[in-house]
Amino acid sequence: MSGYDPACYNQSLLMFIDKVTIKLASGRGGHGASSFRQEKFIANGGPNGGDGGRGASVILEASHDLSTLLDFKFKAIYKADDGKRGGRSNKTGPSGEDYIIKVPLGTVVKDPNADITIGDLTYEGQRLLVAEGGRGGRGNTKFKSNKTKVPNFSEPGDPSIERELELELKMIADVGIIGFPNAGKSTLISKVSASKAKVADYAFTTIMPNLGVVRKESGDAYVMADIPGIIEGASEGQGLGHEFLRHIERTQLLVHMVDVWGLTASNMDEFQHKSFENPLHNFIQVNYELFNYSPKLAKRKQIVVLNKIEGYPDDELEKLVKEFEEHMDPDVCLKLFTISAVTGEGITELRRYIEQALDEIPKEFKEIELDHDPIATDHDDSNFQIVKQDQSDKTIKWMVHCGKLERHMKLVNLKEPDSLYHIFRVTKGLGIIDAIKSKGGKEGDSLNIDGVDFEVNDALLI
Ligand SMILES: Nc1nc2c(ncn2[C@@H]2O[C@H](COP(=O)(O)OP(=O)(O)OP(=O)(O)O)[C@@H](O)[C@H]2O)c(=O)[nH]1
Ligand SMILES: [Mg+2]
Repeated sequence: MSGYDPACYNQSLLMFIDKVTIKLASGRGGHGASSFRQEKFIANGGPNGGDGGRGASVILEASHDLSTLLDFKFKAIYKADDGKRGGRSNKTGPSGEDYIIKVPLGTVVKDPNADITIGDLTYEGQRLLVAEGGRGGRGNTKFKSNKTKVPNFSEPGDPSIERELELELKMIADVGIIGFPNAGKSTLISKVSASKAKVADYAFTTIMPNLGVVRKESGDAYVMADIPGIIEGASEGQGLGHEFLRHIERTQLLVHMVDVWGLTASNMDEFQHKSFENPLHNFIQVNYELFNYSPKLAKRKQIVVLNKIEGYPDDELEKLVKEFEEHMDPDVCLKLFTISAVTGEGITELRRYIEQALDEIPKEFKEIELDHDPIATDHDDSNFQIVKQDQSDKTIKWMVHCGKLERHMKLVNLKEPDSLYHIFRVTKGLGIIDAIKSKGGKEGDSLNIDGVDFEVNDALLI
């Protein structure tokens, strides 16, 4: 086995991605159709334009199949299908098929722009709607009325919702194993679970967290997480830093492993800190780094485990245990165990105690507080902006910018009075006319919507 190679570890680290930002967009609704019956022997048939189809939604789904967010590094934009336009003969346009994006269990979803946490996907198949597809627009059939016999216009589909999301993986584990590099964390998890965590005699063997399912004597199970070693200065980025501590934020309990021999890794020369040879110092240091990362996590209950005791002189061990017990915070440290992960000595007692502790400690740390997410279903683009332009003839041109109105403009034939009337009604309904009046708009002015000029007349101002 080769020693610690920083270049190699950096490369491997890149493969474990636990925080990404993605962009996504739901499908927009299909436009309603505007058409008329054209049947033999029937002149001027009535409207028969069908509604537009619904745009597809974007949905996140938790899945066991994924264990990192790596896939998201290679695909930045997720766009769901648009709904299709309505057809003749009142045919509704086809809807888009929802876009399901699979994420690993334990993915926390945030909207970085609105600064809200909107989801915490913790169980297989759990879904979160993050961008609803746009509703299809109504076809012209729906606009037939006593007043409008020949509606030669239809309704546009709702726009898509575009958003940016931050995905952060916080593994779901009941027990987290922490400690200095080479303390035997991975050895322990491989002993008590089926986890194939890599074990080797150099510091930073584990460069990404490992999860292992541990069977209780009762038959139930709990999940243990083995995270990369922490060293002095981890909070300032030393070693692998303390980035990975986020994976044990939701644990109920920590197992703090200490090598009774101090840091015994074959590549320990690379850490030119003599104090690493002192197990108690290492224990205090890890707790200090834990506190620097999160004072809340530093209060999490710990079981202290002195490892590699085979061959360690009994009287020395007794002294060491005493020394530890004097320094253990009684509010945090439940109990101290001495084990040998390699020979198995002390492991059964440790396992029993972990099970008992899990039953006794409330699971208060598991929940993540979620905010209400109004953005996922917000298709509203009816807000508008009006810019005043003085004309040479003393009239004013009012430049109107409004997404909703512009969508309507695309679906009308402005040569027809009914269509014109429809646009004026929509413009009024949006409050645009009132806004212009309040700014001093008068007869003779003009209104520019989506590049088309309309004259402002009395009828419009009423
Ligand atoms: N003698 C002895 N060696 C042990 C014991 N437990 C683990 N080791 C050895 O210690 C070395 C480090 O063990 P790991 O389980 O890889 O340690 P780790 O804490 O996961 O290390 P990092 O992943 O680097 O943080 C390996 O060579 C193990 O075989 C033990 O009880 N006794
Ligand atoms: Mg390890």
